[in-house]
Amino acid sequence: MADVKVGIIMGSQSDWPTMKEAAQVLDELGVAYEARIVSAHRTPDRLWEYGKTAVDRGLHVIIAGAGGAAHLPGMMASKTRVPVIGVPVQTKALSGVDSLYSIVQMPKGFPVATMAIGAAGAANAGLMAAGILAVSDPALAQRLDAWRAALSAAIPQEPQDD
Ligand code: RP5
Repeated sequence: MADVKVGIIMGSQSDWPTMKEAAQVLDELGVAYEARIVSAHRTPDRLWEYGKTAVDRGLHVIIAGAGGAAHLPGMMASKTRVPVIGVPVQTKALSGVDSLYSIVQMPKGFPVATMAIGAAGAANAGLMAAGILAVSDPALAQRLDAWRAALSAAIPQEPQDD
């Protein structure tokens, strides 16, 4: 099995369509990851176990997505020193502002790197995780530079009619 350094965790199966954006970016960059459903409220023991073993299992970054009362990223950050990137999942009731506020206002000492609400935030979480790993992985750094250059090159100079 590939050396898995990135964990993607989410509070529910219903978060996967959003969190898949992070997984897709990591696939494109050739970064191995694991994806798990770990709910702060519904499976608290699973959360605790995941956080307790994260360092020993070799995880370098955890991407944690949740919606509503989104306590998963913050609780994971309280349990492990592995950097946690939080993704506020867009909710129907409050459009994800509830998720964002639940994740972003961490107390001093237990940071969560909070991304934008929804799909863009999840994709950026994948890129952020890759950027963290690229600091000590020159081959990944080259792939990430190429990915970024390709995105820039795909942006037209002039707007087109539909
Ligand atoms: C949160 O509640 C999850 O992260 C999800 O975003 C939200 C709704 O979960 P489901 O009711 O769809 O399982 O814990």
